[in-house]
Amino acid sequence: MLIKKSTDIASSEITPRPTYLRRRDFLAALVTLPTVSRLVTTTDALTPKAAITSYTNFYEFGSDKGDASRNGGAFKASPWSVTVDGLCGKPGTYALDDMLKPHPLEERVYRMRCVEGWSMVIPWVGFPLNVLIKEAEPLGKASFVAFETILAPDQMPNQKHQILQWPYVEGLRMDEAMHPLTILVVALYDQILPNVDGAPLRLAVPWKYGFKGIKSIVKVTFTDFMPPTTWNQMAPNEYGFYSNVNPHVDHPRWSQATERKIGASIFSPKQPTLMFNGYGDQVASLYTGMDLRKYY
Ligand SMILES: Nc1nc2c(c(=O)[nH]1)N[C@H]1C(S)=C(S)[C@@H](COP(=O)(O)O)O[C@H]1N2
Ligand SMILES: [Mo]
Repeated sequence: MLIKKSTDIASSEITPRPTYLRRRDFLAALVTLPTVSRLVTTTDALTPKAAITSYTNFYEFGSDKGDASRNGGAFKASPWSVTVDGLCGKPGTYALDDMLKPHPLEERVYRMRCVEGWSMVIPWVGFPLNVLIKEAEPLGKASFVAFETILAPDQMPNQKHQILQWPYVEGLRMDEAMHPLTILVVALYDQILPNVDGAPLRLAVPWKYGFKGIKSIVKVTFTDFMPPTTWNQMAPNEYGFYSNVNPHVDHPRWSQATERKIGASIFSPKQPTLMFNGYGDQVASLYTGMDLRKYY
């Protein structure tokens, strides 16, 4: 795996950004925001934007891959606020614009792997979750971070049906949440995060199956217990809390050994799935001594 860090771009190439960051319409300004730094973690070709913004799982809008792009257009992702609470020194509810102000954005080209056997390579734009965590000053006993998607049945038609337990919830162990690869995303390619991909704020954890990447986040809670997660509640024998990409542990109903690249030719062969989705060098040490068959 190739890690190319271009924080060594000549500083003269970087337009000063504070003016953008203080603007109330920060997100609107993103389109013209220069890339502050770029972390490319794969040599694989980018998935076309059209595929990323049409083929997706967002059950609040329907269980078909095209439902979110069909039904998500009118969703109101602005104004938006996020509540940070639980075991931390600085709980509060923050307007998203204010929350983003002090954070330089980074482009992160990540491989993403859905538990259903498809994958994409996505140029996310966001900032490390650990930036937000540090600002919240979690207490020593906070060992997990829980996330919650907005509950808005008037805007999200499937929340009127008990297909899943709403709101969608997810969680990470504190060390996973603090890991520099774990990011909060506000844009992709050169545009503000589209509704279908979890506007205006979603998580991306590239060594885990896609469902850990909770969309349209309204709440971040520090806990001293392993928080419930939507897919684990739904089918505990199929989806565990950790959900690390692992070609050696099959889903009870199908193999996880290979994946199909969305956006590639339908004739291209499936490719082998990599342990931790190829991020093992960076994250394997988080799981030293754990039986990953038991803690799937
Ligand atoms: N709130 C919410 N977040 C969600 C989902 C969802 O149904 N609801 N689906 C998950 C699944 S299964 C996947 S694969 C990714 C897909 O989104 P992406 O293609 O934008 O990464 O979103 C995840 N986040
Ligand atoms: Mo998924």
